[in-house]
Amino acid sequence: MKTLRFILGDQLSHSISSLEGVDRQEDVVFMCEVHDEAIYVKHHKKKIAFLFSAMRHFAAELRDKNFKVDYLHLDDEKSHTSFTSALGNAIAQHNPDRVIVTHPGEYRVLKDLEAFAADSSIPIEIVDDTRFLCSIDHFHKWAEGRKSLRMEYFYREMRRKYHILMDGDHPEGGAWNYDSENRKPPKEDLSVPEAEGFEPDAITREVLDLVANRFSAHFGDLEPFDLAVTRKQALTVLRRFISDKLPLFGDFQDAMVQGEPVMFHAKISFYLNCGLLNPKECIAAAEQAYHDGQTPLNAAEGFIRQILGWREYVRGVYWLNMPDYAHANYLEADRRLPAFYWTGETKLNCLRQCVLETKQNAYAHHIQRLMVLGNFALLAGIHPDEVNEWYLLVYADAYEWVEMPNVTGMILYADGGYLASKPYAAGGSYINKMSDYCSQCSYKVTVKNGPKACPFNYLYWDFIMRNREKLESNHRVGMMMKTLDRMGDQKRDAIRDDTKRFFREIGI
Ligand code: DLZ
Repeated sequence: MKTLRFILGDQLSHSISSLEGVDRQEDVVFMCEVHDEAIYVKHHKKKIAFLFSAMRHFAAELRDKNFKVDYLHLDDEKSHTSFTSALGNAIAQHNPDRVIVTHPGEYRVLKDLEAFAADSSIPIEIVDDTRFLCSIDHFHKWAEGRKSLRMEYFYREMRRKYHILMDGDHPEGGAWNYDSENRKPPKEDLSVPEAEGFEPDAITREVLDLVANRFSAHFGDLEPFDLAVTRKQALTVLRRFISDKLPLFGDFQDAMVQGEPVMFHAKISFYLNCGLLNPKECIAAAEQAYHDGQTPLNAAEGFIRQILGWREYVRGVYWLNMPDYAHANYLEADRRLPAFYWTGETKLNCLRQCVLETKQNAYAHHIQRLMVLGNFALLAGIHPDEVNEWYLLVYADAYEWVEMPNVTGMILYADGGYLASKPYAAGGSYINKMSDYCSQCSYKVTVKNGPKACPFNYLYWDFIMRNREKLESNHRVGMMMKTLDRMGDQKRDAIRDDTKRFFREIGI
């Protein structure tokens, strides 16, 4: 049976389920660069270049393995604007008996493919994405009957199921989670190992020219470009992380240092999320490093939890709750995203650094995303649509299945506590403790009110006052309510006035 095997841009794995049972003589692998995918949100230039280059390299590797590959370049004469029009044309051209595609990562693509399949004269089979360790069905069963979900319980089940960091039936070291050891502030003399970078080859150079010509109006710096674009390069990044950075990854997971955009993070999410790396091999590498005595348990466990726990959990939450999740706005946030999220032009040094690094690298590490950029959006009450769009387009590892639960659930508490147990709201002192940003800021983090005060300080309390009714029932915010009640009217008025003035100044 002649099969057209359709591979999407985030499915660049040689073991992808759509290639199972492939007949290299007869079947055709189809891949396409399409304009709509680059512009449905105006992705960061570096993200488009990264993905197109990785797709082209992947297609070349398949050809080397004697697969028949039909690859549509964006600048081909016969190029198509959407997946479904490109697929329709490929079916007409190759005349297959059926199409197989691995379950896409985004709801809108799934719906398009299902609509296409309903009208198609040949079967369009959408098969499970077996790269994930928890299937969509299994997650549904796990979540059934639970009112709110907690990652920690899901993670424990995954540890048991895959026997990762287990000592018989017990967690290695006696605890499931070593996060309390993973919150060290940065030290003065912290030396961060250099990140791995790769010189662009001819394929990447061609893509860089294409992106420079076609997407010049998109956000972000295209060059310098030194990302891994092949599995081999991505494996080098993983190996270097395990040997050089993992031992301190746990300790300094939440630390931020000006001029150190990656710190001790792996920066492998780009490669994991497009398929160049497989979650199982990343988990196995960290577990092995622990068993070999090369890395401490708090680091190995923290890293594994991100992949085996959090990553699988957010995917489950996404598919369980779409399409409704896209409209969640529990706190009724309605402000526009401030212009400085695009320009970096703000007097708040922490936000300036995080935006500028995002612009340069299409990357920021998780605590920059959550506790600086995200915390500000939460406190200021920015509409979830605006925040979701920004995160989806600026980060090269962002696809909606991973971006939306992180933004809507974790960052904005827009699902009312379904995914996370509390809003991740913090004043300036948290940022000051975990970074060196405040010492180089125009505002004073120790001042609570007035034009010199760090805006995070009064925005925090204004957020608590504004959302009091909606947050009161959350026992993890209870302490804050008591502190608020002890403040006098004068203090509360000063907080409200400072907030209004600040919003006016930044035009939101
Ligand atoms: C992000 C992206 C971009 C910019 N371009 C393409 C493309 O031209 N072709 C493609 O197959 N995939 C692209 N992607 C990734 C897709 O958006 C991603 O595969 C879907 O959102 C998953 O549902």
